[in-house]
Amino acid sequence: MKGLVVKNISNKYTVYAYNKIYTCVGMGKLKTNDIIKVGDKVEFEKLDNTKLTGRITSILPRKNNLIRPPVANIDLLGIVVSKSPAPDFMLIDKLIVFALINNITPVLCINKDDLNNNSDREYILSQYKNVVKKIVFVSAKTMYGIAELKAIITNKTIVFAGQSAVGKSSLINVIMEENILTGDLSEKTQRGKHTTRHCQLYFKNKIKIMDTAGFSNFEIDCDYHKLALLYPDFPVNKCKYDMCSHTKEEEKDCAVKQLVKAKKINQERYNRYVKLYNELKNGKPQKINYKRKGSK
Ligand SMILES: Nc1nc2c(ncn2[C@@H]2O[C@H](COP(=O)(O)OP(=O)(O)O)[C@@H](O)[C@H]2O)c(=O)[nH]1
Ligand SMILES: [Mg+2]
Ligand SMILES: [Zn+2]
Repeated sequence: MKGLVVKNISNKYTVYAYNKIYTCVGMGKLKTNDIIKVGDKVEFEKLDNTKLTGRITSILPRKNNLIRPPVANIDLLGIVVSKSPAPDFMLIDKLIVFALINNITPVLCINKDDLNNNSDREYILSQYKNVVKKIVFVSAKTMYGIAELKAIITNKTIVFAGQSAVGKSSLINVIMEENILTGDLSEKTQRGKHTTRHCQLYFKNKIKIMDTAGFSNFEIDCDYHKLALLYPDFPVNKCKYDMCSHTKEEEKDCAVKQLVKAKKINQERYNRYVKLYNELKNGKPQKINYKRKGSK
């Protein structure tokens, strides 16, 4: 039978298949590639005809396979930002790079729109309107934009990331139309338990949301030469030199720098590119740490 892994606690896998929930064990002999992850589509066999138990026999081909957080088959990365706490633009840039490296579509979710005025909106758009195709202004408080966000997520699997207190949990709650992440346990499903410790996939009405604290510590695994390719607002192969880094004074006829000058590429966004380029080049470990509420 085919099923979807929605939870993994100590190698006991919760597998959803044909409206039933099975508790499964893994495949036995394990190679590194065989680590079963939340989000995996798997083939499993029933162990008992009367109980909902099974053994996973294989992992079906993946769209992507993340190490940290350890999840698979993510379609969308919901990058949540707000006016308060103020956006960490470098973190947003890094999350976009992380998404693109992993074949994930970034969705910029500008939450707490009830606090924004027009210049707040214009400012964040000036940074990302040519970078991220899907940008939504939302408010978990007033429900503004939630229908639009739900339409984007329908038939997809999304994982939310962003600074602490921007409203990730609040957004998940309003999208799922119930309190699943505030410790308000529903006895029947036990949802809401341990949400900061393990990954869990919630699904309802064709929307799948991966809840994971794993983004408090993610890594960008990218060769600095290739960083610019992960900047959708930068032109490709338009500079005089093939190996142009778009960062140095002596690089004449750099198409990127010309576009910055012409205000076609945002100056601050470009400055952050130079900073990240140099960090990667100098081999600074690209472990990005940020605290999420409730994490240590
Ligand atoms: N004004 C306003 N506050 C919000 C909104 N969404 C969340 N909050 C508040 O922001 C705080 C942090 O929210 P939470 O969901 O815990 O953030 P998380 O740490 O990213 O999961 C809480 O006090 C929420 O009530 C919103 O759309 N507007
Ligand atoms: Mg939270
Ligand atoms: Zn260049």
